[in-house]
Amino acid sequence: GHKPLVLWFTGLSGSGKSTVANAVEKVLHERKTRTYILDGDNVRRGLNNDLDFSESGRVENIRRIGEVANLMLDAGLVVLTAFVSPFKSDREKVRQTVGAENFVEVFVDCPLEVCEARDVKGLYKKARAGEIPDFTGISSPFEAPESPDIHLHTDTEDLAESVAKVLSFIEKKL
Ligand code: GGZ
Repeated sequence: GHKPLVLWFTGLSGSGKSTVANAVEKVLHERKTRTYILDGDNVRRGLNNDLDFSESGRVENIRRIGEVANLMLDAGLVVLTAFVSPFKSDREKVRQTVGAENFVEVFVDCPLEVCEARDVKGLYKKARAGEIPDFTGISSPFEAPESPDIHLHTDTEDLAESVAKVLSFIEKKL
């Protein structure tokens, strides 16, 4: 058995949140840990498809995700969330919602220039062209965590290193 936990990944678009979350999940599955990943693909397309990327849309996005993560915590899962979650106050509210002892903040730190150079989905180019309003890092703020539980540097660490950092932190908690 293992303790339930919320692993909250926060960072810019293209910083590697989903990549690291998926790689961590793979290892947890090998250890028979029950997990669920919440990300833009399964939340913004469904439950939150009424929300935009304005400040109020993001606040409500994160609030609902925090509540869903809390339900999953009740079900005994290790929940991994991969959302930009740019506002410090929203992340702090989630920490309160799920209980500080169950909440692990993972800062997926990658310089804007690197995320923009990768531009995996071409969104930065569109944002620079003014085709996407309120784009995080370009025309909307990202409030970096000041004291994250885990601080990843995905521009200088490889995936295996990032995964190892997450696992070594949560091993004490699981
Ligand atoms: C930021 C946006 C935006 C704007 C669409 N700003 O790299 P992606 O594509 O797959 O991840 C980004 C995702 C961000 O959604 P979140 O739910 O994580 O954001 S938040 O936590 O702030 O509510 C990006 C895409 O959606 N995307 N428009 N304007 N990212």
